[in-house]
Amino acid sequence: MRIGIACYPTFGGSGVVASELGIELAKRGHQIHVISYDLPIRLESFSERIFFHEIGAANYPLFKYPPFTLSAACRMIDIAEVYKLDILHVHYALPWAVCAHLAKEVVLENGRDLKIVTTLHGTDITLVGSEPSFYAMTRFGIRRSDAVTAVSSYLKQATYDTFKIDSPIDVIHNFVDYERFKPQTDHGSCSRMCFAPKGEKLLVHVSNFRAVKNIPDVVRAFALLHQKIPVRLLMVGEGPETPGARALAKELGVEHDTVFLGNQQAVENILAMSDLFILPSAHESFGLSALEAMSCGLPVLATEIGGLAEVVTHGVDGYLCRVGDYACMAERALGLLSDPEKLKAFGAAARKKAVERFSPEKIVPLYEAVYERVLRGK
Ligand code: GMT
Repeated sequence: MRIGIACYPTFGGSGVVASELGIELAKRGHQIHVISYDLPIRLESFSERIFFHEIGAANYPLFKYPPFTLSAACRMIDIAEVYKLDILHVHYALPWAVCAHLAKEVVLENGRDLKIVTTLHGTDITLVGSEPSFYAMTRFGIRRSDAVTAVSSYLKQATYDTFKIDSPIDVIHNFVDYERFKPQTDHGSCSRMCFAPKGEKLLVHVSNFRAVKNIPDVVRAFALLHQKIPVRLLMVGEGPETPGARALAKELGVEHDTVFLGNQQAVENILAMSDLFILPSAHESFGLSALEAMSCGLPVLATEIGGLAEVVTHGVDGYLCRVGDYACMAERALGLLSDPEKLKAFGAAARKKAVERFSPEKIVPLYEAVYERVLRGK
């Protein structure tokens, strides 16, 4: 198939899923056309079946606000016609599903029926899309898609509850490249020595440091844990909450053992040398970063909200605490990090689940089935 993929290119789950999906679909022989305003972060290596098409900014003196949505729709029309796309798969409802609808209408006038698949990722429903000024347009984009997928059962239900729509939604969980995200067998490795020179345990958090990630609770839980055992915190990613996290680490007296690493390409290396992952989010439709950590053999401490319970099994491969209960997270972390056998068993269960339930082999054919279904007109 010839598949267009539109997504945000920045550090964020939807762009990562879109890129990894493009890579996997290309491996299966499909021709992939990625449409975005920058090359997505996970697409930096060359593949002969993946083409990148940049959306340029419309510059005209009249435009105080350049109409990005129209630029994106125009690019979609262009790519759909030149490469004869069968499917346009957009990731994140706004603005992509609406751009895709516009493109579809124009392409239809020229005699082609471009099928639109929209994948809902989370904040496009729970925060941004449900915001009053965007609500009607988000609902319209979803309803006009030929197929809609959501990354968790939780998100599917949230979409029905919020938008009162009756169109079917397929649940297709996120997946992980478990050959890239894999446990590190040699725990005495050079990089681990750098971060834990005195044999400290390593707690790790990866996100885009937005408010929804509840970053202060990472630092608060770590500060409590730090009073009990030798431990260091690795903070991977960058965003609006970074300065506040640095200030809080200082205020709580743990700044020397909190390492801010910023955005990282090879996040799998940092995960693989760590012991435990923490994700205290206030909203999380799935938690791809948690899955990537699990694939590296790390148990996960997360909040019992959204789709996280579809990823983490409480008491088996991690623990779920109430949002805001950082003391619970610290206590669970202490229980795991001070019991090597338990830590190992939870880590092995996490890895097993990632490989068996969330592999590309299991998940990508579900997307292909959706594409085939819409092409058959069902
Ligand atoms: O988490 C973010 O802030 C980024 C966001 C996105 O759409 O870029 O991530 C969402 O999509 C991911 C991939 O499907 C999910 O794993 C995340 O749980 C989801 N984030 C939230 O729901 C907050």
